[in-house]
Amino acid sequence: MVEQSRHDDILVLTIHNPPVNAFSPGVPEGLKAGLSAAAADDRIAAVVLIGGGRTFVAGADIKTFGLPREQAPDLRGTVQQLDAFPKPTVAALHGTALGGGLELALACSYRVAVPDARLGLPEVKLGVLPGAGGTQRLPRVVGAQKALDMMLSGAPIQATEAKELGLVDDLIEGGLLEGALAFARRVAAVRPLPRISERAVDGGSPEVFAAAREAIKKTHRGQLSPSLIIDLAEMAVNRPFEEGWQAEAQKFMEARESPQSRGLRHLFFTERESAKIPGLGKDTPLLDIRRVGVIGAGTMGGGIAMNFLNAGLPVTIVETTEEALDRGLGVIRRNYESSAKKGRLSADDVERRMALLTPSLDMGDLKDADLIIEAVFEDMGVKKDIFTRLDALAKDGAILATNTSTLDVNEIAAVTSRPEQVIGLHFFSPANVMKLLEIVRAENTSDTVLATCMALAKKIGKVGVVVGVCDGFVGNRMVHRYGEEARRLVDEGASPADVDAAMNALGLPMGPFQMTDMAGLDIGYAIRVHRARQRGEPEPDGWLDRIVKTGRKGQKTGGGIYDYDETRRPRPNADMQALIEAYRAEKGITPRSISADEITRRLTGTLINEGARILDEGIAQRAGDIDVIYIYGYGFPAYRGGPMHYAGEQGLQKVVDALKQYGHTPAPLLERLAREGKTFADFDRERANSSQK
Ligand code: T1G
Repeated sequence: MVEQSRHDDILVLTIHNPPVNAFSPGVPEGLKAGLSAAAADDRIAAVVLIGGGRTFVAGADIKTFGLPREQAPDLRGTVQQLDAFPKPTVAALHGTALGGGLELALACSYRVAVPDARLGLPEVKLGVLPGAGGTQRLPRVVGAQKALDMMLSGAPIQATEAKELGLVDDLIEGGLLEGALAFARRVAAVRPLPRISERAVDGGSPEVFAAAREAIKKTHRGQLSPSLIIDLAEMAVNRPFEEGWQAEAQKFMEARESPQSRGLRHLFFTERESAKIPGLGKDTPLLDIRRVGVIGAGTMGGGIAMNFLNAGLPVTIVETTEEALDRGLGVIRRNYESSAKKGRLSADDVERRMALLTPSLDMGDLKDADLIIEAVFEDMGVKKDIFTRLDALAKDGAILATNTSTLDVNEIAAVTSRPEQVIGLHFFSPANVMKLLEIVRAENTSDTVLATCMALAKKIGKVGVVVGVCDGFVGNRMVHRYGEEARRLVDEGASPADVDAAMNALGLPMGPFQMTDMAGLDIGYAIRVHRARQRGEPEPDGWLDRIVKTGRKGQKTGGGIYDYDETRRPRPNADMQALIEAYRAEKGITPRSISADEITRRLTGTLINEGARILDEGIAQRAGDIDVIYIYGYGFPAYRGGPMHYAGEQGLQKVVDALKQYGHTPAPLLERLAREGKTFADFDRERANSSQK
């Protein structure tokens, strides 16, 4: 775990705990032994701390958070030993020095780093806070404002910036160890030893903290750890180090035990699990994707193309008319130029990406593409025609993907002679922004095509989740039920604003009706009509369908359920409220007041219930996958861990009881788990164990 090696009068302690040198059990013991040996040996003048493999310490071992304090790796104790160490200590940083890793480095006398190393305190992303001195030392090095920015965003900075801030003492070009040894020899005799804990904080005015408290009301609405971080950073300014150090330990435990931290830690691991496809070995061969074709330059096609351009892959984009092509390219260019205006891209970046984009009116130009993604009108006939033509022109081995959001991928694959090459890649609008990618595994999709698309998802910065073929796959199937229950709540007496407010309070940025108005009421209406026809049912005629028939389609027509001013804030519309009241009267419904608690329980209950059915049918591999989908695709608050994790926090039996109370039939799997006192995490573990046998 921690290797000791002597280089003349310098002792090097190398931490070996792949893959990211997390501070796992064994690491503190090894460091303490090494430091004690160095302190006792007069021939040792200084100590260098360095990470083996690809990185320095990437933080505390998140897997140990659930352990009782006495069993958890003693990061604070190690930090204290470093802070009190009587000889110079030099942290040599490469890869990522994050969380507890940076806190170890901050307790050293000096820090040196290779220029592309990254340093950060991302604990807020796990619902906790730097718990080994970070809230007290970082402000003493970089000042209050920068420390708050780093700790509240959780975003790392590059070592070059850290050098400018004084967080790193020297940048090492060439060999890190050699550079660190040379640095250690230069400082071996320097006394007194520099200790960050003895410094004061620059720039910690009350206004800085007041502004931070105001900002987190929007950026971290409803979350606990950001306000604790601000309180601790303020203590670093106004109180002695020891007092802040002790307060940090107590606040860390408070945050660590919070449901929010459990939710965020669940998401951390389950998001990584979702990239692993059960039954597919790590040695599954991958296809080499060098050229991409996109059919359709509309909103979706253009956004999809941008993902590949951003990853440096050339894209040929095909439309049917010059006008549609020009419009599509114009949107892409404007998107890039808008990013450039915000400083996210340089002008050269924009041109480099646009240069990778080849417009075409001829699908024959896709004959050399390794991956072709169809993103045209959501009509089975149109898609079948396109795949028939692709089958005739695409090169052998090309992946043929559809971006359909609800249609049967097996039916599309069946028109080709190569169904093993056909897959669904369901991007979410705006496709160049939303991180979720539902990877739809059709009956005949080959393992290689599936594994290639999962690897490609990571390459283009998407969170890929494998789903099966059904109407709506996972996310849209769940949101369909959610929308039905939301409309039912309004039938019974809640106003659309009541429903949205309840879900906003749960942490969703948009409630169901705000979301419907943004997506366009006509979209949902067309799906409801399509489904009714498929089932041979009468045309839908609910209150929302009647709003659509008035011609109000949502934000895009200036108003739908709500009116919208120039700031796009939703405001109730009296005529729509009257339409709803008339509908209830016509249906003989006596409206009742409905509490936010009932709204929340019913809407989350329908999501959980549909998720349980999806799981039972094998459309999703894991409950965790459903959580990832619903957080990244539909705005479920990450700190609640997703609907299936949230069910466990509520208690599955309570979910079952609420479903029955409001006239729903609980899914058999949900009832079984509730009866057995289990959670969906237990289910995922059971399924993983059984698939390994
Ligand atoms: N603990 C345990 N496992 C970890 C881990 C960690 N800190 N970081 C990564 N892993 C696992 C991960 O689950 C995956 O496992 C494998 O390593 C590769 O990860 C007291 C309390 C470092 C940027 O939050 O941001 O310190 O799936 O796929 O894309 O103040 O991992 O292979 O089985 O993400 O190259 C603070 C979290 C902890 C950093 C590398 N530190 N990690 O990204 O690989 S809290 C963090 C990352 C703390 C102290 C507090 C990234 C990475 P598996 P990966 P990557």
